[in-house]
Amino acid sequence: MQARRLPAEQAMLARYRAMVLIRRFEERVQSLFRAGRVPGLTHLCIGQEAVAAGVCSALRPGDRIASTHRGHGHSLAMGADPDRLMAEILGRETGYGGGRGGSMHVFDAANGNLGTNGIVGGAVPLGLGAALAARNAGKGAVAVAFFGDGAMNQGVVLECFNMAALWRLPLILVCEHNGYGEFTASDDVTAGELSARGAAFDLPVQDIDGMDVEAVHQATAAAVDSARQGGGPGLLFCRAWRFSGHHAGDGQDYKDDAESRAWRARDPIPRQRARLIDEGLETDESLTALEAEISDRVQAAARRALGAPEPSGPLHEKLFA
Ligand SMILES: Cc1ncc(C[n+]2csc(CCOP(=O)(O)OP(=O)(O)O)c2C)c(N)n1
Ligand SMILES: [Mg+2]
Repeated sequence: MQARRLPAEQAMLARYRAMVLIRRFEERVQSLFRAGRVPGLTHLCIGQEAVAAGVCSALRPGDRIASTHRGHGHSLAMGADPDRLMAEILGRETGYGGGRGGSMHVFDAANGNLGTNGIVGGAVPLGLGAALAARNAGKGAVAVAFFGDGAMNQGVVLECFNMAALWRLPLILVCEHNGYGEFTASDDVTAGELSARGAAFDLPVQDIDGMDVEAVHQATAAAVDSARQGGGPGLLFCRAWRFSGHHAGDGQDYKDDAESRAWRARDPIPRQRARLIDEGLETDESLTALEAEISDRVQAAARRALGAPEPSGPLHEKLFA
């Protein structure tokens, strides 16, 4: 699944594959939520797949990410097993946390994922710590902290900007700017321009089209290269749109229809599909076959998760036996 260390053409296809996997996975979670099969809430990243796929494909084994409440895409792009991820979301024992944590507590150390996180902005101090550990280890690893535009008004996030810049830590700060925090437009709660805040800390800022997976990838690769060589942190503003609601049960009547339509026309998946065909790397048939294979994989993950037992007994005995 991971698009790491591949020749350029294969990496473009791998990013397409990652985005389609995330989209199909999230659509399946949405339908399971509507059928009452998801305990608690879950936040889907439909529309924002290019950020997950573009950022994570610039990483290599040994790097770490810290994710958000909207973290299924980040997890899959880092190589999470769809079976275990689906099982965790559905509260089944075969999930990453034995079915006890759910959507916002997916921890996948083997793939460098320090976890999805229910605390808005919570990934930033976690990523900062991972970046400090990486710098101390001296092997050139980096850490990525994902957060939303809403998290930009959390004090701890700005404290971490300061420390990362001051100590020149290998931290890639990725703001997924989808214009909303829950049901409130970012503009209604934000003073000044968010991307301008990086300059106050001397953080190099890249303002990116977050609906274009190649643009996200290239910007991330540049920030990662610099961070690996001791150049310090970078701040990436990925301008994107969540097609799905804040959570899977949100009908989004607070959004402007025309604006939503305009963003949907920039869907990152057809865009990358057209690019692969236009550049002669793939054909309509080959991509249709790939999409069918991914759909089958997701259906199998849902089937296995639904067939798995619910948790029973103390968790620690099972996870740490
Ligand atoms: C510290 C904290 N405050 C408030 C919340 C409630 N909450 C959950 S998601 C969310 C909005 C986050 O918006 P943003 O960071 O833009 O991420 P997005 O949902 O748009 O991906 C809020 C306020 C929370 N989970 N944690
Ligand atoms: Mg947001």
